[in-house]
Amino acid sequence: MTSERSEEQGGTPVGRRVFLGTLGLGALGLVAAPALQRGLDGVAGQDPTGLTGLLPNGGGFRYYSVAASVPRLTAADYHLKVGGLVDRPHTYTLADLRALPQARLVKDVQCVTGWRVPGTPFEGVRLSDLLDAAGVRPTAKAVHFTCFDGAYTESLTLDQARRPDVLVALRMQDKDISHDHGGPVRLYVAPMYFYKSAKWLSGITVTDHVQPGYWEHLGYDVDAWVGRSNGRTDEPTS
Ligand SMILES: Nc1nc2c(c(=O)[nH]1)N[C@H]1C(S)=C(S)[C@@H](COP(=O)(O)O)O[C@H]1N2
Ligand SMILES: [Mo]
Repeated sequence: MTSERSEEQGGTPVGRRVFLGTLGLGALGLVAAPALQRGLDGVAGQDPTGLTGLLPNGGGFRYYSVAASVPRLTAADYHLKVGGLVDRPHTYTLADLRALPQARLVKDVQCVTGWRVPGTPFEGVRLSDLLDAAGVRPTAKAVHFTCFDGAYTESLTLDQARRPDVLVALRMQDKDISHDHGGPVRLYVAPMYFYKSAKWLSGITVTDHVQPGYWEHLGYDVDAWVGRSNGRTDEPTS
């Protein structure tokens, strides 16, 4: 884990502008990654995205943040706002979320760049429970996620968001989610590449269309099913 931290330390000076320029080289994915990597090495030699994370890393997590710094929020100052096309918008505290029924999933975490952490426990509130509590309006089609890093966004279709394996996660690896892993609350979209699992979750907005998230603007699939989208073509082994 210690060496992974270095990705955070030096990673953020590489701006989106660099990426947008480099993306002209072709579709984003493993094929384009070496070109992207060369471009990045030329600028800062660091990668805020995971795009250079192509080497196996011994089964550990890597730290990613597209934001240079992220405020540390605790139970006292964390809030999750649920709104948009709903009848009952609501803002949850961490205590509110902890008081709701918790679901537990133990699945593999798979980053689009190739690293994987098998059998990782996540616990939290099913997103479908929060959507039901909010009363999704008939015109709604999708859900948009925002983060208190002020930068990252994600989206799911309403059908995807209602899956039982999509959590507003409070715990990971049987511990409260640490700041680095997106705590106190992150999204966990088990069947999709880990970029869908927005860290530092602060907003859930029900919308009438899918608004592509941060990486999706840069070429990644919105429907990020592991093994069935543009990250990889091979299915993980469990
Ligand atoms: N807010 C936010 N969420 C994010 C990211 C990010 O940069 N910012 N990176 C995504 C990517 S690409 C991955 S692989 C995982 C990394 O999670 P970890 O830092 O807990 O390993 O978070 C995802 N969620
Ligand atoms: Mo990732």
